[in-house]
Amino acid sequence: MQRYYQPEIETMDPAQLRQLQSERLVRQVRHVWDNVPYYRKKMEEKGLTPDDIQGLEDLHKLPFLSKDDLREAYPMGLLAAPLSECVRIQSTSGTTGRRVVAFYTQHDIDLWNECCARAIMAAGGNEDDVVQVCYGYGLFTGGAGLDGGSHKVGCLTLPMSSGNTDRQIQFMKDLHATILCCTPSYAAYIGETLHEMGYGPEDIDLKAGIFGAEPWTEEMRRDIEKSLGIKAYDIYGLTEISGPGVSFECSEQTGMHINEDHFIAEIINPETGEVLPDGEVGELVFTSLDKEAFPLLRYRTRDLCVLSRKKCACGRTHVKMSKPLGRSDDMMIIRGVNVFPSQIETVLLNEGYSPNYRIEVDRVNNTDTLDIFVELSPEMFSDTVREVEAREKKLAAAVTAMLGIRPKMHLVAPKSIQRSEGKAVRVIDRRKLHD
Ligand code: DLL
Repeated sequence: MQRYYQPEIETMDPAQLRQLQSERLVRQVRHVWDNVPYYRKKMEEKGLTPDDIQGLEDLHKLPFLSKDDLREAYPMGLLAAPLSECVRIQSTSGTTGRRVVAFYTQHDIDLWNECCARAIMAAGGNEDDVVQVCYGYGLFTGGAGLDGGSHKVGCLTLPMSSGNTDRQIQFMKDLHATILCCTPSYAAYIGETLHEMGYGPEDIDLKAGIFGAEPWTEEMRRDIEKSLGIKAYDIYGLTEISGPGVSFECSEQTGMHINEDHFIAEIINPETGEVLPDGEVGELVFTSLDKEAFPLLRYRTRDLCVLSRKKCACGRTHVKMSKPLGRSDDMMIIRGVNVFPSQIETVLLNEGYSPNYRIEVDRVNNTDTLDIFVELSPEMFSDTVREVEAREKKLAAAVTAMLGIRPKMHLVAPKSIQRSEGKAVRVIDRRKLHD
């Protein structure tokens, strides 16, 4: 039977949901205007006052916020609640430039944890489950978000954080974990380690996984489901908007329901800022509706995706977003062709390789180069040099067919590509280092 964490909200009549969004938007805009001089100035520059925002139909009038605004306003320029009412911060994993610091009041944390609780129940969780959280704890939102959601549902929570994979498996077995929460790349690594330790899916009690924080393909989903004997669910979110649980997959697995009572989603043309109709690919933009400490209006995520309002068989009425097709800043232009790493992953997994790969892009004599390193499986490793060369040729042809440009393939020894315990770094673009 389908279970919801907050059925009255998750299955709310769409017209009623719009009405709720409208009322909350008006209040949220007023809150931001009253408390965030940085955003008030942006509104004034457009000649706007809160009176111009009477409901959802006026949303398009508001100015966008971008990551650059967040950097400029660092650390507290967008804070909308007195510091004395804030109880926590989280921060992005950005390695360059200023990090984004998000602030939370207790109300904001409750709201965020409820979003994660919805995700856990959509993945079949209930109070009898044992949830193993191996997202990182600390500044990253993954650990705290799923931990809080698991508490709300009433599950037994194993706050493992990431790393120490042998111990993860020991706890998974001994404490009969039923739901695993981590990045998809770490789930793949845990699956690999489980098998290396001589165990299989029959030796553990896992039934579901809630994986997100990085792009992953349907092929990778199949691989993880097989190696761990589970159903794997996607979960999406970003620090700026609260963390994991902004949207989550239900049993239908045809997109992630966005928690529309808390966030309005729009899709825009990333070049012009024009709002696009449902069904078109563009940049996802979020407006928070009931945040106290760190409310963002029309925040540009840089994630490219599609929205769908088709009726979902799970009964939830909230709009669904596709898996992000990439980030506008993830897309590489190689020899004039747009390339997303996920396209390469799809080919590699379809050709029977593991998701252990690295993509290296460089520029030599004014020409872009694309090198792809993929691990051989232990069985393939005993192949002759000629056989390996033939495999490289076949893979290069398959990637060329997908991308329209020819890569140089390097099949490398099993276990020679570093495993990820958090967000995997799969692309090294050396051209950026020369610039
Ligand atoms: O990654 C929050 C999160 C934690 C989501 C745990 C899911 C699970 P940030 O570190 O701020 O927050 O990174 C946000 O990660 O803009 C996307 O580009 C990417 N991302 C997040 N979830 C997914 C996903 C967390 N399911 C950025 N699929 C976002 C693809 C994702 N990309």
